Amino acid sequence: MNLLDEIAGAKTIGIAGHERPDGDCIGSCMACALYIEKAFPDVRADVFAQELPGSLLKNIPASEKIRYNGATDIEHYDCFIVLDTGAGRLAEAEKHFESALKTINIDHHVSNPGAGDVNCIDPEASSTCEVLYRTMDPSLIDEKIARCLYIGIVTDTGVFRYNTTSAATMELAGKLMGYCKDFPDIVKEVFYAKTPVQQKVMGYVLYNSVLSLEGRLITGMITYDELQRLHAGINDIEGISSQLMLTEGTEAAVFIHGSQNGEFRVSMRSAGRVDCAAITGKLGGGGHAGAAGMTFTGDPLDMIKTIEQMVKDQLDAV
Ligand SMILES: [Mn+2]
Repeated sequence: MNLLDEIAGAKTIGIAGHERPDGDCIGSCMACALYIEKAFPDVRADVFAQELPGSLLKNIPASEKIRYNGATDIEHYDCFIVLDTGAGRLAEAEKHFESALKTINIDHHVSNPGAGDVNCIDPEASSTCEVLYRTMDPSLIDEKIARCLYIGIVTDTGVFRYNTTSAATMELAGKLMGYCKDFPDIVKEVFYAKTPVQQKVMGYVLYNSVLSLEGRLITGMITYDELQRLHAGINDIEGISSQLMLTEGTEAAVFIHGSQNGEFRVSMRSAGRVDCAAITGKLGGGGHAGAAGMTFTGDPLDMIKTIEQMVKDQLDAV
């Protein structure tokens, strides 16, 4: 697909990604808008999104352009471009997508059958930003567009760690780095940076973590009272189970945290031999083999023993 050919003649273009935007979602949306306005300065490209995490708001170029709550004075966009999702998850922008004269869908989710009149979906691609780049004329890319695309790729590849990272991904990232010298800072601020509170919660859980099954299972826990004492909220526990899973020799990691209503939430990770979803599924939760979760009420120490036995049974059976 050549994006400029597809939007030729359109004077108003709406752009949106999925609800609760991440770096690939807002990165691809803003890269798309900046690119279109660079190619066609008389075209208006509106980006719709829900509220962004502070790290993205700070690092995404032209983030002051973002329209919240679907706000616009345009009734029917000539063209509407959906990125990093299909239809149904566009939040307040859904109505603008539905009323547009032409729709385009660019994505990398295997579950997306294509929601647009024209679709460009590559499930093999690392990110929507990588798919979007292939629809662009490289001579129009500038520093701002490159930053947007790089943020999307960094986010969706877990900084080039996940197996969706291909040679083409690295080549593209290399090209984008040529536009700007502060790419290490983007990686740090968008992906790794944590607030002091988040660091304290992480430190607390790691320090108090317990190894069992000869070091093959690691368990970390924090109660709701302890979260309150650290002034931490639900947004301050991201990435803890993944961090536990980095412990050498472990086959599985379990992170449990308390919540306001007295329930406990379990987040589980596996290095490959343990099927997390098989365990959480039996306990009322769901997820994938490598990452799964569930909630429960009752004694967390009893639940840890139950999960420990199920992990042991799986490992013994292999
Ligand atoms: Mn994505």
